Amino acid sequence: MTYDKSQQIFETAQTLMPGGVNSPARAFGSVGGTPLIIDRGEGPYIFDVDGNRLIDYIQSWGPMILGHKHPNVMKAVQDALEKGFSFGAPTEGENELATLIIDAVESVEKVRLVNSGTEATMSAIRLARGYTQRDVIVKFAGNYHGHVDSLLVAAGSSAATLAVPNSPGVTAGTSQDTLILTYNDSEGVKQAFTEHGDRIAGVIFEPVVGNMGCVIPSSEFLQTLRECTTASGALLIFDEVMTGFRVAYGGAQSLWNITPDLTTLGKIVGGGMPIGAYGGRADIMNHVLPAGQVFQAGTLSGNPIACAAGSATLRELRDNSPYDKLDTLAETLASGLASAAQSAGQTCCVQRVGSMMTLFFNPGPVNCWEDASASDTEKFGQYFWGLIRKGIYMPCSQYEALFVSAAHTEDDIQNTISAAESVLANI
Ligand code: KE4
Repeated sequence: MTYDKSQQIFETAQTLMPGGVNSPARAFGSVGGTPLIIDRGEGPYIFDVDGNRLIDYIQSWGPMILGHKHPNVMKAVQDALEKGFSFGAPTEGENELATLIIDAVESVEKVRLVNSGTEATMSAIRLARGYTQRDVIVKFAGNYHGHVDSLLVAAGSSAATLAVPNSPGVTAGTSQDTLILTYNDSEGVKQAFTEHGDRIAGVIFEPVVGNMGCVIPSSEFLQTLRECTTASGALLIFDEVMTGFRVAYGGAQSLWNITPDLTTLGKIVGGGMPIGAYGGRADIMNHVLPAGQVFQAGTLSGNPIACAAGSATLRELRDNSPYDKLDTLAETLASGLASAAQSAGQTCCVQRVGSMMTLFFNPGPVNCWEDASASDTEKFGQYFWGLIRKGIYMPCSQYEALFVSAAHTEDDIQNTISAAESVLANI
């Protein structure tokens, strides 16, 4: 495998864009080396500009649950393109996507479509503050909710990967109303509500964490969040940008049987096109302008091409549910990676929910950021590049989740396990 063209193109990119990328998560910051420049995708594969084919476990960081270029999604987008790109006016396609989301996510009675997960979470916390007339938002160390100023404190994903969990440029005034707690620490949540309950507008968290690696909430933690928010009048916000339609058609909330007040979505709901969404109880959502007074707007919100991609993706997931297949393939991969690590004498643990998982270079269990940040990221980098050289494209950070798609085959999974056995035995 050569990467000459990627090198050349990335060198030029670095003269044009900060760090040569339009999002730091793809900069290979913690694994080193030059990012592969991707030319195209096909099913479970991506092809870089040097013609290398890789089995893709990033899948655009989650959206491509059906794999790349699913024929039904391609057709829906091509049909939509024939009508034009964007009108800045209501279109019927927005009704279709909104209906699919409301029908799928039980707690969502009304939804607003936006352009990214960040816009969704930014809007949801503004709505929580506007609805409750309170200021404080609770978040958890290692959780990432996009680059919203007030949530860029103790953030996960590329903020953690590149060691800027508290970004410069976020003022003390902005972050003073953000309370950081420890994930899975029920006592800490109760304590915070005892001390600040009447000031807390909302709690936002990842109901399965992907952004410090895959971390699973305890049922006690989930119950405590619901009980404390209900008792204090604060809103419980499930950030399902990653888990929505990923871990189940109804999202993580359908697995955990917890009803949030607001839910944020992104990634899969756009089928790979730029879409985010926030929704929840109608009595709360009706506070959003123009129904209510909480401002939020967007030139391309509900874009017809993006809605076509999102609706085609959700229809496919609804009508040809891949979730049993995803679970079987993902379980095979998870146990294969775990036994490969064990046979190689590596200190690892694998944590999985549905088709998202993480191999931690860590004895485990990993229940919070303090646990995750003790992982051996040096070893992870060697593992990552060893797999790249064998045609396997894993997330380029210990603090991310990998994703299995409905396009992956048993052979892809077995090839990945064999590659991991060889790599883990030699790092
Ligand atoms: P976007 O603004 O990147 O569409 O969504 C932000 C976001 C919000 N909430 C959760 C739970 C998320 O995982 C994300 C974005 N996830 C990262 C990957 N872990 C996006 C990758 C990137 O930043 O390039």
